[in-house]
Amino acid sequence: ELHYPPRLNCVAELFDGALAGGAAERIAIRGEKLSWTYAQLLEQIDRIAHVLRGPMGLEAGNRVLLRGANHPMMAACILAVLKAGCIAVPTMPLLRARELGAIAGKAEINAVLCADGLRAEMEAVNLPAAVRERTLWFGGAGAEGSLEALMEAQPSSYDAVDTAADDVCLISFTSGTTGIPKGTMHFHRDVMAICDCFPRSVLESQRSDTFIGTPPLAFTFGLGGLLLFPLRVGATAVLLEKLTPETLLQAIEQYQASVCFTAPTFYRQMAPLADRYELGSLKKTVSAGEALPLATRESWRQATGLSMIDGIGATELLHIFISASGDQIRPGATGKPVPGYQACILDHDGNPVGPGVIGRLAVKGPTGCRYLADERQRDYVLNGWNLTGDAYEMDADGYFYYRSRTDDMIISAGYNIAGPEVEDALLRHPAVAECGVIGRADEERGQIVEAHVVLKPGHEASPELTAQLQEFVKGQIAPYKYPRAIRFLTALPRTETGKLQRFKLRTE
Ligand code: 3UK
Repeated sequence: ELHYPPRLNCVAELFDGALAGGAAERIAIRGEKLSWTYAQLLEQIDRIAHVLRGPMGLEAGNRVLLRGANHPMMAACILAVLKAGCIAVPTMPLLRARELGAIAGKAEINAVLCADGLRAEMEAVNLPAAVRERTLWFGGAGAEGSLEALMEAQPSSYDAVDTAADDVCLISFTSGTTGIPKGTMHFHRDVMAICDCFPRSVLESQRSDTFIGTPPLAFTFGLGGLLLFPLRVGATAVLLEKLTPETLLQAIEQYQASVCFTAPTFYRQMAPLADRYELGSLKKTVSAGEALPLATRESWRQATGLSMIDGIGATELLHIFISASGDQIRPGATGKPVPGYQACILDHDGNPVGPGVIGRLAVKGPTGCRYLADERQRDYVLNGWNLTGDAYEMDADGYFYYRSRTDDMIISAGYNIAGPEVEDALLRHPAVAECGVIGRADEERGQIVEAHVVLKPGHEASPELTAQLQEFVKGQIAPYKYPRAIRFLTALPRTETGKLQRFKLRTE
């Protein structure tokens, strides 16, 4: 059971803990060009908090849109907003003006802190004059509207605003595998709760750890894994921009990282390159964002000797709520509910089903969901249980097995076929680098299984290869699941968070 005091400011709490543990002179964040100790990071946060509540004229509860790639300054801005009693609305770096405008409107923002490098797109957003006047840029050269220029004149220490544990501090938008972003709200105590659940019981993170990875801080997978979790234990966070599978491997070696967070597609691309790097520092590798195919888990293990920690999380619940590590890992399963969370599987009428039956995953826990939109709250949160969009199955020992997104289940000639199972089979073929499997409308069968395949270098698309892949799948799983159609692509459409955008494959 987690207990937090009724008055709680999560940033004050995180730093009080770290500093009491003697972290002041340890490195809190390493960026590409600069590193800050805990004491230095705290000073940056405090000066920004003064800017927010002083020259910017913000009040407690005001909402601040944040934009920036993963960088120490972006981290300091997010934390400062929370410490100043305001609400952070982080946005994904690649979003365009139209999408930003929609988020700004839905979240009713009062101010903007934006990296200078993302200025053009931000300025293209049609914002109320009052918000435009409260827009500052960081990491740029000029003094006009510069956050850093204002920070200089501020005191170096700021007393955290005395917020309630259940004051909203974060409005986070889902990355939208469907294309429509949904806003979710989280409290100060939710921030503490994610730090005290998965990292403690599954990761067993320690102050000696160095965290690294790809998810943007604007995605709660990254916010937790690459900032909040390390701060909670007084460890070091490495924040790097524009990582590729190759540069992430390089960075793991260079920064001696011990904990890595990224999506399955990255691990898949890293595995064949791993032997070129010294990865001895790596202890825990966490995969989330989409299903981890068994084939990817196995190739990662072969390449590095590490058992991948798979974990399903969601913006609604802030972070990972089903996972397993070490000898608790069961092949094919995501794992068991993280201590603190409960999960069950429901049928069409909302009744729980037993082991071996596929149904809809529902979750309840300390970080349960509050949607920004009331009608979503009504439809997707029942008695504190959050209905996810995932089709799952449980075994008799309480392990949870991902099958597909509920709306991605393929129904072909009366058979239910889960695309990810066909993907796992295809990924075992030596010519296949990446693949995405969808249902394509078909007169005779309702839907047919259609695979979109990216080949590894040195392989060419051909009718022979298509036939070979089809035969290969029939040899791996029940033959009726084989892809009747195969299309070859050079890359799959993915979100900034590494998720396959199946809806785009369907309309291609
Ligand atoms: C899917 C997975 C199978 C699943 C997230 C870790 O992904 C995160 O949040 P989003 O709101 O998406 C949630 C949906 O993504 N998913 C995520 N992880 C897995 N499916 N296996 C997995 N391991 O459909 C889920 O409903 O973008 C992940 C931490 C924080 C997050 N926000």
